This record gives sequence, structure tokens and C-alpha cells, in this order.
Amino acid sequence: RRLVLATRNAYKITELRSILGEVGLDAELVGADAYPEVPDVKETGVTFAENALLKAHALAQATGHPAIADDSGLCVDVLGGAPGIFSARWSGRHGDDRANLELLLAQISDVPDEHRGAHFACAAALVLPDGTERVVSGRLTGTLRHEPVGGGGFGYDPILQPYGETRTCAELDPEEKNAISHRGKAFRAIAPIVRELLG
Ligand code: ITT
Ligand code: NA
Repeated sequence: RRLVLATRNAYKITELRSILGEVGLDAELVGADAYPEVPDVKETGVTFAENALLKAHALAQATGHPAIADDSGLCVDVLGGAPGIFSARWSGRHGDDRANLELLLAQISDVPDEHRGAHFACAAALVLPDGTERVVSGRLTGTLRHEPVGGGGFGYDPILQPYGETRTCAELDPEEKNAISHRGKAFRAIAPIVRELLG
């Protein structure tokens, strides 16, 4: 049985393999790069859930296999939830993690510690070839540092310090991050649904 991970983000794929491995899904996991002929879908949704469903529908339909997708981002309290669904292209350059992070830090440079609340959000969508769909979400709340710290993870990990932690997400071991992360929560919640629907 094959389950397509409807993403081209290599960091997400690594985290998803680890999270789904822990919950013992009995399926061969392949990334979207296994289907280079399938074009990327336009993320025209206005929510994480809508975009995750768009990505999963496109891959499930094109491949004839069940697909799961992740749409995620960083929501900053003082920015009214931005960058949100625009997190991957906040600087205008899609996937340029460093430029996105630097721009965000500059935008909140004057914001004091007590107002630097933020959360990572993740929507996990499952779509079957017959169009059946499910979507669940997860979040990780914390505060934003003034400078990036740590070499692990990706994206905005070096500036998000989870509540109850003294380290940033980029200083956590991969297992520690997966245990508390938005992505870990969403995909551990969708795993039993995958099991049920794929039999
Ligand atoms: P796919 O659409 O192919 O999955 P993408 O990187 O474009 O890949 P998104 O549209 O979901 O994916 O954007 C996610 C962005 O949100 C990502 O580029 C990071 O900037 C940020 N992000 C998501 N999860 C994160 C995490 O665990 N740690 C740090 N930043 C994260
Ligand atoms: Na997105």
C-alpha cells in the first residue's frame, strides 16, 4: 500500500517520515518528488486546511493513491496572525527560509518580550482517490526571540521558543520537536483516520 506525502519540502518529509513511523502506519511513504510529472497546485485557499486539502486532492487524483498533505506556518499575535499561510513566501521568495525569518524579525524588532506571542499551525489533510477527505490541525505556541538561535529544524524554528522551554525549536532534538510540534500533533491525530480509511 502506498501513501503519497503531498509535499516537496524536504524538511517536512523528514519530520513526517519520523512522526508516521512512530505511529506504525503500514504503508510505503513516497514524497511528491516521486511524481515529477504532476504539477504543483496553486495554493489559493485562505486557510491552512483549504491549502492542505488542495495539495492532497491534486496528488491523490493524479496518482490514484491516497495522499496526505501538510500546510503550515507561523502566526504572530502582534501581526494579526501573519505571516500565516504566507509563511513560506513572506519575503517574496518562496522557500527562502533565511530571508523570510530576517524580514519577520525586522517587522517586530520594537515589540517587547511580553507581546511576542506566536504559534506554529499545521493542517494535515488525507484524500483518497475516490475524493474522500479528512483534515485535522495542530499548533505549537510560544514566544519569538529577537535573534535566531540553533541549527536544527527549518523555517522559523530558530526564533520560536515554545512555552515551558528555554530553547528555541532549532535547539531541540528532532524527537523533542516532533513530540510537541504542530506537525507532530496534526499527523498523530490523522494516523488513526488513515488506518481506518485505508483498512
Ligand atoms: P509544500 O507546499 O510542498 O508542502 P512549502 O514549504 O511551500 O512546501 P507551506 O506552504 O506549508 O509549505 O509553508 C510552510 C512554511 O511555514 C515553511 O516554509 C516555514 O517557513 C514555515 N513552517 C512550517 N512548519 C514549520 C516548522 O515546523 N518550523 C519552522 N517553520 C515552519
Ligand atoms: Na502554504
